Amino acid sequence: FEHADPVTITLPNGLTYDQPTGLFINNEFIKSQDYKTTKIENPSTQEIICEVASGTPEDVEYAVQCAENAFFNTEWATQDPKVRARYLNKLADVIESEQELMASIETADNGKTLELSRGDVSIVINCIRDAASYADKINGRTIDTGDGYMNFTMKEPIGVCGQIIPWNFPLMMLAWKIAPALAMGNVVILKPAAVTPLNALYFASLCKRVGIPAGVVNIIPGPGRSLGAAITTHPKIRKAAFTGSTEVGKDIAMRASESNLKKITLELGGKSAHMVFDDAIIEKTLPNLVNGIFKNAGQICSSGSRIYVQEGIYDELLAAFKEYIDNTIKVGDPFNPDNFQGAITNKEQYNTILKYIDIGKDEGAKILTGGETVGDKGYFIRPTVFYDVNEDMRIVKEEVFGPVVTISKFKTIEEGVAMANDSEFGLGAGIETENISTALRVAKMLKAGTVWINTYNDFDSRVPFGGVKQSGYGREMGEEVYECYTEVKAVRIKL
Ligand code: TXE
Repeated sequence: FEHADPVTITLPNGLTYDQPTGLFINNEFIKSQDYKTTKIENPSTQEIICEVASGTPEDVEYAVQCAENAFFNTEWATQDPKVRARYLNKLADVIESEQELMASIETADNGKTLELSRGDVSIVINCIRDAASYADKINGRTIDTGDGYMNFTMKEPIGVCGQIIPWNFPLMMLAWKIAPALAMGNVVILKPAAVTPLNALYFASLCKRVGIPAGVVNIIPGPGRSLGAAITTHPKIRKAAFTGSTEVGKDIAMRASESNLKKITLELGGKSAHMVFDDAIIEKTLPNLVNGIFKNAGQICSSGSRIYVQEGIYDELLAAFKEYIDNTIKVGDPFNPDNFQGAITNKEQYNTILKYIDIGKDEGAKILTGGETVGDKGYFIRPTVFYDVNEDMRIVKEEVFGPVVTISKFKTIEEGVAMANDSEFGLGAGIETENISTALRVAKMLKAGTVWINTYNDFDSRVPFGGVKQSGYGREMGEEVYECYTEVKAVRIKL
């Protein structure tokens, strides 16, 4: 295998660093077996940052051999879990010491604002430290079945885990997946999205720096169809975890069951409802609505992309929302702290969002604000609000994955909840109210994996996250994620 040399990059804010460019397998950065590379574009400037190796199914094969070797022939999985915790804590410490650089890499690669990237890196650090603290605390139990027997269970790692992540949170999705897997003693092969591999490879160099043994973490950037499928169909990969579109999630579920019945967790698309009740305080609600749909330029799976407003507050809220957006949301260069919203991460997604804006107009929805692109360089779209929509419109039904939101009116709690629940998705949901009974009653009625009350898109690594219905299954973060990375072994002893 040929080594791939790093390239020195100067980021738009002047920070200079060495960017690894190879596939990270067995603690080496190597060229892909067919020597193909992908050009990585900065979506704010459309300039090429660098080229990185693009993996092939043969590279996955090699990575699986190295990962299996680490799992079966070293003490990684069987040692005192405190040792794994120590590696994870060291990793969190070096990420913390490089927080500004990693945030800057994220902003150049993904287009999100530097402030948001800094927040992502903080969540990453917390997530890894949480995983370290759980490493030696996920245990089995004893079960009383009466005299004559003793029963207990053990939690064991699954083995080689394939992890496939999207481009909207390149570093955060990686940490949500890798940290709990390693804490439980698994080994991983992770595929970042083809368009946003830079931080994943930089993270790989930090894994090596803190001494995580060879073969435990393998990172292979490349295309979804060939490389992703090589992971989901591989007979020696025992678990696949995926975040991305519902369509690809279904493909993964099918291939996983056809190949070797590998276990899967899927965190898929959404069309989450954010409800505003008559008694909500408008000044408190506006920033929550904005965070709900315009944070990360709307490219969040749990985005509150359908807003439902009770009729008593509807007109007032619409006027205030428009004024708030027009006065406070600046769109542009993500390194400029004045801007709230950066670039859409790639050209394909930019075109998809613009197509949905046209669909909304053609369907007869009215535009409260936005609907246009910004500037002549980079993929920038103004926050766009449609109102007077009907619930059958495609912009109300389908995930746009961009800064586009619809507003609908409801009368009673029951009617509002029925509208909110009328979706094939069920990832997030939001409630804005000052009435504790309304808040808790509606929280029980909404079909979603997460319900936020008087806040939105607000994550903490101790709180589980995941979907119901076609938003997927399994959970990330919280204590629940560890169930997704362990097997239960029961031992029954006749005395
Ligand atoms: O996602 P994909 P795309 C939604 C959003 C967006 C749409 C398309 O609506 O407009 O998906 O985006 C890899 N086997 N979300 O096409 O394809 C791919 O390389 C295995 C929602 O970028 O789902 C990447 O690493 N892997 C979302 C990852 O899957 C495959 C986040 C996600 O890409 C594969 C992103 C295959 N057959 C998009 N095909 C969320 N809910 O967070 C692709 N991949």
